[in-house]
Amino acid sequence: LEQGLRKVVESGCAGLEMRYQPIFDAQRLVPVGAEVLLRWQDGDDWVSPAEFIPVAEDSGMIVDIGAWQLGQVLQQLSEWDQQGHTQFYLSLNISAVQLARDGVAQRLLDMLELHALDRSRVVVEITETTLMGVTRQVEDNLTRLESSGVRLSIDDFGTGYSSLGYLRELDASYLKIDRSFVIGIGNRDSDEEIVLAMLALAKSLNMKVVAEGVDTNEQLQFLRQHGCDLIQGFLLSRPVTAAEIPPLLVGE
Ligand code: G
Ligand code: G
Ligand code: MN
Ligand code: NA
Repeated sequence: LEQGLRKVVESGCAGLEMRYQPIFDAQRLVPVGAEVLLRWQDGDDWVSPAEFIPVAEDSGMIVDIGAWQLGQVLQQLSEWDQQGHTQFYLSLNISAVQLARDGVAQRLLDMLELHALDRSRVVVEITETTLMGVTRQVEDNLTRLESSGVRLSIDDFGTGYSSLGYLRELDASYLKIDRSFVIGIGNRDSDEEIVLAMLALAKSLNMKVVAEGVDTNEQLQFLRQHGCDLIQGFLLSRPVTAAEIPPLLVGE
């Protein structure tokens, strides 16, 4: 896997593609943004990011992949912007390995400026795991982003170990409830109580909540009723290609 991935990176990331999973306003049920998800087509096979992202991280290749990806998605966002979708945002997964590099935040800010895109058009998703081993460099990058108007989102919330202290330090704008809790809505009281507690916590910290992996109408109704702000999941949309995004934004 690592050798194959190295060839991909050396060839300018041929074989890597982006998918975009729309994130919907919970009340209006229209897409307001999308999470960028990487896909790798290796010959005839699609390799799952759950497999190749850890390899890319451990080998450091995620740095080159991330730099390539940033160029691609900002170009894409700029095209949508020119088509009149001037509020639509992209939510990018950035791993600890990337954030541990000097100047990552500045590069993102420079690229936004190059494309004349407002800083509010990009959200950076970080996992609790990223935050656990936080170094000075990671912290500098995150502070730089946040103080410049690029919003931060805590991904997979509830599955890590350290969350609460960082919630206080970070000033993130979004909290993403991990799919494993959303799955329990409608069939596990404890999961419902945890989701309600997360919604209350986020509200008291002035954060918006994104529920991930919303698969059923029952989950959607529960989340809407209890004030969840944003919805992501197969019920409303799977990850789609870039070409499929504009038609979804018609009633935006
Ligand atoms: O899309 P899917 O659920 O298969 O993704 C699996 C995992 O890979 C998720 O945890 C997701 O955060 C991660 N992932 C997907 N795309 C990217 C990416 O572009 N960069 C990084 N760092 N992680 C990604
Ligand atoms: O870890 P992260 O949240 O970045 O990963 C998001 C992943 O979750 C994506 O790979 C996406 O394909 C997947 N996903 C998103 N919505 C759903 C859903 O409704 N059901 C399932 N099974 N997976 C989902
Ligand atoms: Mn994510
Ligand atoms: Na997640």
